[in-house]
Amino acid sequence: MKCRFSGEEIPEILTFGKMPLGNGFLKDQNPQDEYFFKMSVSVNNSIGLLQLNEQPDPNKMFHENYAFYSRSSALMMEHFKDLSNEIQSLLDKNFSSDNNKFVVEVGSNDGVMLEHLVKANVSCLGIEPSKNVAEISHQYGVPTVNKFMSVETADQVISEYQQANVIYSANVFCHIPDINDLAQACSNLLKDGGYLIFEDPYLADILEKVSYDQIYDEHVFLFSCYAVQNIFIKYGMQLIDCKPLNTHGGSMRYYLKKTGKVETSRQLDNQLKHEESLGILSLKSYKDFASKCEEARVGFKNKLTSLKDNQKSIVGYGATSKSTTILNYCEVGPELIDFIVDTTPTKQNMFTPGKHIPVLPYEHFLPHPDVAVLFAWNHQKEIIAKEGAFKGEWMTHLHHEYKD
Ligand code: JHZ
Repeated sequence: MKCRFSGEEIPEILTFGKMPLGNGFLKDQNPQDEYFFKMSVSVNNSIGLLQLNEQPDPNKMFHENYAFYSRSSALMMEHFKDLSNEIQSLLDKNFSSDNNKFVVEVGSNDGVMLEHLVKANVSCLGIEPSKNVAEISHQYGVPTVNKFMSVETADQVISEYQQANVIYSANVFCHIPDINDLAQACSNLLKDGGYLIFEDPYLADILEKVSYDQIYDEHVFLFSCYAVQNIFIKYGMQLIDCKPLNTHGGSMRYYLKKTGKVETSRQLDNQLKHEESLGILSLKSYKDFASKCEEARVGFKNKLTSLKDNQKSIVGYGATSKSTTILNYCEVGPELIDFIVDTTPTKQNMFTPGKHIPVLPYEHFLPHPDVAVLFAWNHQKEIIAKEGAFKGEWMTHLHHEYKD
């Protein structure tokens, strides 16, 4: 396997076997032609960059029926509102004399963040390849280009609009396989002195929590601060700060500036030290992670099997993309989990990718099962608050208990 960033030969650390698309929900419980690929990951441990070896064609994953809507969590909606305020403060502080301020979001989904900038009269644009979610963003008045981000798209935006003061992106950069093209595109699109801010699931959290379910077809990369620093500096953007986030079970927000060398924050210096102490640059840490994933896989399946042997009813909560990895890697299907509830209309009355467990509207959670597997464990706070009447057992596939 060759590193998708550097082209160097890098070692494979874990294989998950045959995997369907994370969001490939099915109309039919016994489909004729379901798509599978061999899912395995390798690491460039010299910069702390975990990556998929094989990734399905992006057009198979992001299209007019894309199943994930950013507005499906109330707390995430708050998160994006806060972020829009942060961007406005940054514009006021750093570009007060610029009369043509412009913000671009890469992978703007249903416009959940940009909607606030539109309301505040900040000139902005979303770039979003999945047509169905892009169309929703139009309903919120968010100008959106229905395209994948690339050097070509950046050139088009510059010629039809202008360069950006800020480029923002949430849970998108880790989806884009040609990281060199992406970094070049951002560099071209940014004005000198402009900021690139993006957030993604954080590799250090994944190693610490053994949250292997962050690995699925869409997540071609899992980044560390070291990786982001090394990748983007090559394209003239310096990592100057970072902010650990609780979202998606542990994410990192990266702040980069298109500029000559500037000082880095103490937070970033400390985070880099933390990564080093965690072994993010050592191959052994990834080998240990792989063994823990195997242990977690066996433990999860055994626990479900023994619950079922004891006549317990088990349902899942949240038909997440992450659950596709869990269910297929651990070989868990409808023989163990009766159904999974989810609030997303386009997932309801469908079947989960690969294992074909029915997905039902979340009202079916009642009457209560004995055990609920919280696949949306990253939304634990919101869900447990909502399901206060549930007196059965919550569990997750994670190695140890997780607190949101
Ligand atoms: P959630 C998606 O991953 C896909 P997923 C993508 N690749 C990515 O990177 C992240 O998002 C950002 C449901 N739910 O957020 C809604 C309830 O039913 O963990 C969703 O289907 N009730 C772009 O899919 C799912 O759970 C609730 O109360 O792993 C949550 O999916 C809540 C809060 C959610 O992302």
